Parts: sequence; structure tokens; C-alpha cells
Amino acid sequence: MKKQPNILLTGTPGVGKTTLGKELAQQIGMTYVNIGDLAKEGNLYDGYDEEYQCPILDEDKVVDELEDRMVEGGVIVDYHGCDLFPERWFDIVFVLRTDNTQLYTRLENRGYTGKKLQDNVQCEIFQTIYEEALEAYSEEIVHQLPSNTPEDLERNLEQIVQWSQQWSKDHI
Ligand code: DAT
Repeated sequence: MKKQPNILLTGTPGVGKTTLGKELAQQIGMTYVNIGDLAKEGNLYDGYDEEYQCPILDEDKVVDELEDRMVEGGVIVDYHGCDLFPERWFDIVFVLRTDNTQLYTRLENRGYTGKKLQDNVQCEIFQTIYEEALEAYSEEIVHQLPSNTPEDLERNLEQIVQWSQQWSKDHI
């Protein structure tokens, strides 16, 4: 039996998953896992994407790598995709959302240009990840969170901390 829930933070690159996830993990004593970093550390890749100039994630290896930790519970997963994970892993899924102009600036500051910048902003406009989440998980556990301002960040933190504490009380 898990003592703490597993949380998925997803959304377009730049919406604030890492910022929220790390802070949340500190506040509620959970483990933060960034899938990009995990893949890099374990070389969990399967080829290279020439168009986007980045390695291609080996999804099966990622899932195998995380399985034991997910069974334990108390894991916050951060990734800009969500249909690669087993549905049973997560008790709740948050899709962070950012206004286009804000996201554009954030990604530009990150050094994104040209097609990469445009594709990511378009991904947010078309709410691609939100729709992916609705396809992959039960609708009742998928929630969108505005992530535009520091106030949004604070509110999101408070709400998720509260939700997690309640989850733990309900699952003694
Ligand atoms: P992601 O992990 O989704 O790629 P991030 O956490 O690295 O995003 O955040 C991208 C940038 O946006 C970073 O400079 C921090 C900033 N940011 C994140 N959340 C924010 C918020 N709620 N308000 C203002 N800026 C935010």
C-alpha cells in the first residue's frame, strides 16, 4: 500500500513543470523525477531525431526504470508527454497551461528559435498535451492549472499540497 500518491506534472515545455515539481517535492517530502534527466543519466534512448536534433526516448526502458519507485508511491513525475506511462501509476494528473505570449518569451529565453520555438508554442495553442492526457487517463483525475504568474505558482502549490495531505489521510 502506498502512503503517498503519485503525481504527474505535464504540459508543453516551458509551462513551469520543473519549477512547480521541485518546490512541491520539498514541501511535501516526495521524490521529484524529471524524465529528461532520468533518460540522460541512464542513457535511456533509442536513436536520434535529426529534425529536432535530440535523442529519442526509449519509453520501455523509462517505464522499467521507474516501475519499482512508482509502486512505492510518493513520486512526482515531470514530462512534456503523458501517454508513455502506465495509467495505473498516477493518482492525479496536472496539465500546466501558459498563455502563448508568455510561453514564447520563456522559450526564447531558453534559447529556442525557429521551428522548435514555433512548434512548441503551437503545441500549447492546440492544447495537444491536455488532449493527450484526457486520452490516456480517466477524465476525473486530469486537471488543468494556469501557470502564468508567481501567484499561480503559489496557488498551485497550496492546492496540490492540500490534495496530497487529504489523499494520505484517506489511504491509511
Ligand atoms: P518546464 O519544466 O515546464 O519546461 P520550467 O519550470 O523550466 O518549465 O519554467 C520555465 C520558465 O518559466 C522558468 O524560467 C521559470 C518560469 N516560470 C515557471 N513557472 C512560472 C510561473 N508560475 N510564473 C512565472 N514564471 C514561471
